[in-house]
Amino acid sequence: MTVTTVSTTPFADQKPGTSGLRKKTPVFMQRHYLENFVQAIFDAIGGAEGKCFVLGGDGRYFNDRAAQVILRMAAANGAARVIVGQGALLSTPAASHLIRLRGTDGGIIMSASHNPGGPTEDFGVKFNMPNGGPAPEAVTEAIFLATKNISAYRMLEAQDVDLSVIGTTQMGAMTVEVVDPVADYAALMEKLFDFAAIRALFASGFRMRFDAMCAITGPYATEILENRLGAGQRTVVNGTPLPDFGGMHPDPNPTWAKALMDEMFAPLAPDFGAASDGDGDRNMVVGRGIYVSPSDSLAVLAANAHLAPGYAAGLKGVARSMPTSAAADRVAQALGIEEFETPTGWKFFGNLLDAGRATICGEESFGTGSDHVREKDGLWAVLLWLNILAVRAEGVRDILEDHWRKFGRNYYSRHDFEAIDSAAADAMMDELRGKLAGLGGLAFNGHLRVAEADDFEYLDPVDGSVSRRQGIRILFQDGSRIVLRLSGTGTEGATLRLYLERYAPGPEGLDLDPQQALAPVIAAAHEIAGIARHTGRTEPDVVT
Ligand code: VG1
Ligand code: CO
Repeated sequence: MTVTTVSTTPFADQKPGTSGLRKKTPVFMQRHYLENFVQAIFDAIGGAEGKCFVLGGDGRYFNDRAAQVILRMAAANGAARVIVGQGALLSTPAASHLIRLRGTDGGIIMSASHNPGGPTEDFGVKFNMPNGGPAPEAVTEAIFLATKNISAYRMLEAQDVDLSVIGTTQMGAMTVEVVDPVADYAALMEKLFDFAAIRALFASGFRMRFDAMCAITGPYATEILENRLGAGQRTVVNGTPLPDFGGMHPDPNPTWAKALMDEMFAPLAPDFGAASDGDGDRNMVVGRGIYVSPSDSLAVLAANAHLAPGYAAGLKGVARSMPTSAAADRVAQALGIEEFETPTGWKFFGNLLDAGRATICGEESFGTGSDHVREKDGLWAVLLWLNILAVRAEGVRDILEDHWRKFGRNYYSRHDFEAIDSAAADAMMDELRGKLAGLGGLAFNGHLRVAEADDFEYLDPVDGSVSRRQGIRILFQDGSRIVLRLSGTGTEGATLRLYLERYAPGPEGLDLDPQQALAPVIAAAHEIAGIARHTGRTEPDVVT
């Protein structure tokens, strides 16, 4: 088989964002576009010669074609072996696990995660390191630099590999190993959690609904929840991955997983509900008639993780992204373990996990995970919740209310203003940055007085690297907080994320509606940032 060197010219827009490169699918399908980016990955990591990679994706439109292109390019670049999930499918956490389990040189994940999929929706590609985690900034910068200087890529002239059959084939000199995408991941979950206890819970009549949103977690959830744990049939709904996610927006939040929310708040609601995103790394957890905010979920999981066998020895530390509420910090303090505040994006947790300083990590964006892999992991969080529910023999509401009584409640919400004009969003953030130094001591919305304001900067305690401009924080004297940042995963205009938090120590005032509890903070945020003046928007598109 022949290796061709194809001449190409750079695309200017191949800078990876919060989690890999995401673009509209037609952009990715342009001649040379995917190829340039994949060659840039190989070039940035010192070539592919003799290396072994993992490859898989969330099954969205173009996943199957892109997999064949990436395989031909890996072979042309001299890779020794690529381990591919059957049908080119792998959830992000399963890919992370496989990279680690097989001691590979990393992996390529095809996904735009929680973004919709289809011919006119989104596609994405990201590279994960040999530790199983997303490439850190130094590597994504090197990839970006390579995309700007590219003049050629290497391509093997070969037929497609049949990825529907488990087993090993050759593509030129490279071995292609097609594996069951679920088996190794499910085995890992059996090691971490008390499957017998969860099985007994389901056997006792406990009912659950899991909405896979026509994305990658369907096969995983069906195998683990229904087949291995004995949850009733049809526990998993929307369980078949579809190229366009059945037209759903696979982002597990109360807006996009509305059907699940409606069911959980109906009179005959199941005991427990959960949903996951396109690539399986996010989770939303809902009790009967009660929604669990992701920041609270992180805190509850940290406080109760020792009830699961995999964490019985206790946690080394807890890490959260900066915009995530401080609820988890209170747990870390009570446990007497280290706590970390990192920029948004899972890549910043990798060093802490590798160094053994954090065991559980989380983000307010429905992401929770642990040192079992190097990605957030939706089903893992659901199984940890189930393990806790089984051991404590209490409902979600009891556990949450008990947690608030013990630690106080961090009222929390995120308001997203989507597809706003990029220039207007940048102007707003610039103006705000310019004002930060003078905000201290000023009062907004009548009585909220600013204690401190800054643009978050992170010093990685493990490798000493510094990441600047990671989000504007405004802290008020009463402990309330607002954070503003622009999304790094969108593909249309800009998305402003406004994060709002207010602490209530209790025992009074622990059961308010979060939007009401946060109303003064919300008003102050609009006043300080001039959101309407800059963007023309007064109301968010999505509230979580
Ligand atoms: C968003 C979330 C962030 C998450 C990232 C990737 O990023 O806010 O917490 O890590 O998505 O999640 P941004 O830059 O749009 O705010 V996933 O499940 O889309 O890989
Ligand atoms: Co995701």
